Amino acid sequence: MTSPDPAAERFALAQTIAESAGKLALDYFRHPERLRIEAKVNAQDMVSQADREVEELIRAGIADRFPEDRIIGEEFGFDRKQSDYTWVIDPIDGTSPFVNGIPAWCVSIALISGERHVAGVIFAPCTGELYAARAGHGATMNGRALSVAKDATLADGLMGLGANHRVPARAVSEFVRLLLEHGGMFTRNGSGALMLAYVAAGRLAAYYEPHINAWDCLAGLCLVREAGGWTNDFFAESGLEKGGRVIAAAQKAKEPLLKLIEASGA
Ligand code: LIP
Repeated sequence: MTSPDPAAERFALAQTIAESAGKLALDYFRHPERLRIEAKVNAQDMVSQADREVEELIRAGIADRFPEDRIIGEEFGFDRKQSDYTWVIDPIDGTSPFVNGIPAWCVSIALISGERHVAGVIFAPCTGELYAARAGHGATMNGRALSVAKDATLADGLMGLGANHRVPARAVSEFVRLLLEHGGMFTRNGSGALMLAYVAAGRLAAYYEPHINAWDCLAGLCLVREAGGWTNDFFAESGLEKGGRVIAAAQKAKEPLLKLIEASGA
């Protein structure tokens, strides 16, 4: 009798929890009159009781099965357990679109071991899309294999761009100017996790954000890598604790993207 694979067990649980969490979040999304919305760092950085209740649901689901695992979450921070496995969770990624009634948000659950990607799960309840990837085992969306857009370039593809008030406006505006001069085009939906999932699904050629938090991007980075894309090493600059730059791209978009980012002064 072979002993169960601990990573496989956690990967399966992450998908189950993501769907349960998404159901709770979707109920709030469909009843915005129930939301009590507060500003965090600034008026663009919002939170509601939906974020907190969904994170509590996710934390309870993890603790019930793996009480020794470490958890890092957007709303309730870091717990300092010593474990091989760390869950990095964003209960509602895309809080701004969520509270504004725009269906561009998701539940993001990443699993890492030290500074190594183990799995990434992103559930978008408004479209019923469950993105899942386990390191070394590929990426899927609703069970169908995913691949990045192998032939898309920065000039003929669409890329995702993250913007927030954690970086000077020029860090974004200069990149936009250079991208448009390059012949490219961008979209921003307010959810870094969802846009990274779209890179893995071949819908976006790339994604760049000058500063993003670990809980927003680690699941998506695992998806992109398992779908054959390239990403920067988010952990290299203490991203787990402090956040950092995120860059993800299909093969033909990578080099032009890195050149534009460097030229933008980021
Ligand atoms: C969001 C990120 C997005 C960033 C937003 C915000 P949240 O996360 O997913 O990439 O541009 O400013 O941080 O706050 O919705 O979980």
